[in-house]
Amino acid sequence: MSIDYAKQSKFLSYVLRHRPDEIGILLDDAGWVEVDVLLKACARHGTVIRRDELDRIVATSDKQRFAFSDDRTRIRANQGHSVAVDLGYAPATPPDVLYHGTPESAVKSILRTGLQRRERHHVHLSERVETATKVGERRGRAIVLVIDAKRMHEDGIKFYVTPNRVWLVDEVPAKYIAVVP
Ligand code: HQG
Repeated sequence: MSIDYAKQSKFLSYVLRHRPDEIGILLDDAGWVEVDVLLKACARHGTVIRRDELDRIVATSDKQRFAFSDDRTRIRANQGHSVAVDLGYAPATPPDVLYHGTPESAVKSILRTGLQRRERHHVHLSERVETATKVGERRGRAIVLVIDAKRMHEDGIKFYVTPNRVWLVDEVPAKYIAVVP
């Protein structure tokens, strides 16, 4: 039987971002867990992942969802958490413009109240329209919002960037958002 890497990756996202408790593991303050502890806990809960399979998932994840510690004994999710973690990313200067893809149905509300982080720790913004479109399409027909990151940054709003160049902010007030015509 072939290995279902996508399924394994989804499961890892789930436990490393949202529900470590479901397989009985604890993440440290920065979201890290020992690889051995993680793999044993996954196996106990019916998802067997070998170390070489994990290496492959981390190396080939299209969105670099996971990172190993320098000594490769620990692992964490790079972004997308709902559990409380401090990822320790330093504030960074964003490009002048960033994008956010969202389903058509959400646009009205977003233009009224701004972009909120919802279940996640941050609002996620993309550098490329194509990426934002893909994100929005997960939930229907996508609309791409243009974010005036330059002005937000000038106004003192902090931006953080993940290893995969996803830009993270606490919120995007409506005045910085425009809809692509
Ligand atoms: C929307 C996936 C109404 C927001 C993706 C989004 C991305 C509002 C949804 C990453 C709103 C939250 C992040 C408001 C925000 N009114 N709707 N005021 N404010 N929203 O999944 O950005 O596969 O938490 O537009 O590919 O969609 O997990 O955020 O539609 O990179 O690695 O509320 O997650 O990556 O949804 O996706 P999400 P997102 P992974």
